[in-house]
Order: sequence, then C-alpha cells, then structure tokens
Amino acid sequence: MERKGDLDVILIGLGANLPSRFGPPRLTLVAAVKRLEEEGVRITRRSRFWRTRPVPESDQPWFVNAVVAVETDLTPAALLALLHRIEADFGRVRAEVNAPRLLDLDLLSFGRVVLAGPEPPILPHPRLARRAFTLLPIRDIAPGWVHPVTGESLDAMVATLDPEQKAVAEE
Ligand code: PH2
Ligand code: MG
Ligand code: MG
Repeated sequence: MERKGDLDVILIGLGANLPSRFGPPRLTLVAAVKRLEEEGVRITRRSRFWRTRPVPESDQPWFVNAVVAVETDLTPAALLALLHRIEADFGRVRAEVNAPRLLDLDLLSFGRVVLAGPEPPILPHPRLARRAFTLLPIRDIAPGWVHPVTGESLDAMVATLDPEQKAVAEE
C-alpha cells in the first residue's frame, strides 16, 4: 500500500477508562477500530496501546489510548459526526467535561486542514500538542508529522510535556 506522507495523514485518537459491553478499555478500542472499518473508513496505521494517567490528574482509572491513521472520502464534519455516532452506539453518555468514559473518539488532525471554529471540528484538535496520550501514539505511526499550525515536530512538543503525564506503551 502506498504510504501517505506523515503530513497528510488523517488522525483519530481513541481513549477509554471504563469497561464497556466489549470488555475492558483495550477491547473497546479494538472494537471501535473494527467498527470504523465496517463504516468504510480505511485504517492504514495503528499505534501501540498506551496506558496513560488521567489528565488532569484525578483518582479516575488510567486510560488506554491509541491513535489510528485513516483514509476516507468523508469531510471533516461528516467524519466527526460518524465518530460521535459510534461513541453513542457503544454506550457513551456525555457527562461533565473530563468525566471517565467508556469510549472517546477524537478527530485529531485532517491532513493539513486548519479549521479555527467556532463550529466543530476545530482542526487540528486544540489540546493535541499538550497531551502525552495523543503525541506518543502519533509518534508511533507518523514520526515525521508536524503540527499544521505551529510547524513544531513531535519531538519538540513531547519535550515540553509535564513529566507528570505518565504514559506506558503496552506492546
Ligand atoms: N481524555 C480526556 C481527558 N483526559 N486523560 C488521558 N490519560 N487520556 C484521555 O484520553 C483523556 C484524558 C478528554 O477527552
Ligand atoms: Mg478526548
Ligand atoms: Mg472527545
């Protein structure tokens, strides 16, 4: 398969810290990737699964996070709507910000597209550059990716992270 340049990838972040009907968080993420494929979204790369401390720090369970690179003909807004539909189908109930969740699907970046809002999606994802749980999985699958707005490399962004953002690769 032709490998798209790291700058052109469409990146989806996956996270969970509660069990779902599919099992513990990691199995939920595996099921969500399968569901994306069934919906016609082609998965071209998948990061390792990372166990990550909740941000902001709390007594919630640690998360499992991963990132996939995909190909799709959907627009960014249509892809975001699909992600929300899958979250709902998996049983996600939207509670307060940063509540524990059984599945979170975030549209992190859409090639070089920059969308400032206010209506979603905001691209790239506004908090992406400050989170180990997005940067480290992206580095697994697109090490040459640079932030489309700031031009910063992954290594540069990772270097500015608070070391309290613990993240451990599972495989
Ligand atoms: N998602 C959040 C808030 N905090 N922390 C970790 N470790 N992983 C997440 O996916 C996460 C979070 C909001 O979506
Ligand atoms: Mg999120
Ligand atoms: Mg989300």
